Amino acid sequence: PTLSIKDNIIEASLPSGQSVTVHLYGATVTSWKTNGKEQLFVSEKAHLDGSKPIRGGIPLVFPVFGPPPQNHATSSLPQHGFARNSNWEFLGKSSSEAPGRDADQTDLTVKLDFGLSHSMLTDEFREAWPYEFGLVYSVTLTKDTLETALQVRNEGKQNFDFQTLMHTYLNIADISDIRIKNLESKTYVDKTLNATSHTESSPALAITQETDRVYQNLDPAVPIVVASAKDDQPLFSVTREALNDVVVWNPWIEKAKGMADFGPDEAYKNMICVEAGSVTGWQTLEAGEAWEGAQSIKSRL
Ligand code: TA6
Repeated sequence: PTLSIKDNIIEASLPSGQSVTVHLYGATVTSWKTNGKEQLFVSEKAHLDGSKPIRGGIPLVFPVFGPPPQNHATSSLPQHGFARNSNWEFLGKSSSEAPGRDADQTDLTVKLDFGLSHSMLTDEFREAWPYEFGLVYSVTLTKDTLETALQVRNEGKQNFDFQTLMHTYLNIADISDIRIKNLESKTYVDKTLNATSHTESSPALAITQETDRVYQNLDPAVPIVVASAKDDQPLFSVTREALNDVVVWNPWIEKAKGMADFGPDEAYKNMICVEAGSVTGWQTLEAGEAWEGAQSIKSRL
């Protein structure tokens, strides 16, 4: 594996043609290529200078998902918390060679670790959420998967509650050609319908309008599959650990136009957000305890 560090951007690649790019700002994965093909969507108008969270890739949501609730420890944090708009540090790279069938066929993997702790936050964020936390975010690239795992540590003396989510923007050729599978009969909160609760009836969900749904308490071992409507082949498959909610989001036409950092306007056709998270209620982390959640995305292309 090769590694390059330049301008707070870390890039790693494998000899078999995979690569991943991570900005220290937000520990945001902004590129994942398999066979040289880009698997993630990043808006052409995304801010890459740290002036606002990156519109695309995999922004990391912590310690609150969405607009923070009133009268809560997170109330004065920005939407989706501070992790995606804080400067992280690169903790290092490790690569492993799992020998394949033949001695010389090694399956290479490369893991990049990033850290963020309370003392690294801006004064504004530190005062807004005064807990001694430590985050270690690992990005692991293999031949056909990208895994992102977050470890949350409570290094203080007070319990704290958190939500977390990996806000993955998947790159697709055309929104009309995909169907999202394994959501059938699951309960979801529909943010476009006043956050009312519904049950998914479709075995293969098509996206034909603004979609903003939090599917809740899904079996983490059952992959969420983004499949081609043409041949039902999986384009992406997302498996999870300890992240039992999945948000499906597409801004569609009006909302895409309404986001200054979303471009070009028609790009809503080229992305689907499938976001693995723990956002229903709160995880309570006791003093001295740690929690870990992860997603693994497999790409067919
Ligand atoms: O992905 C779900 C969501 O909460 C949507 O409601 C939308 O707000 C999206 O996140 C983007 O949020 P952002 O703060 O990145 O503009």
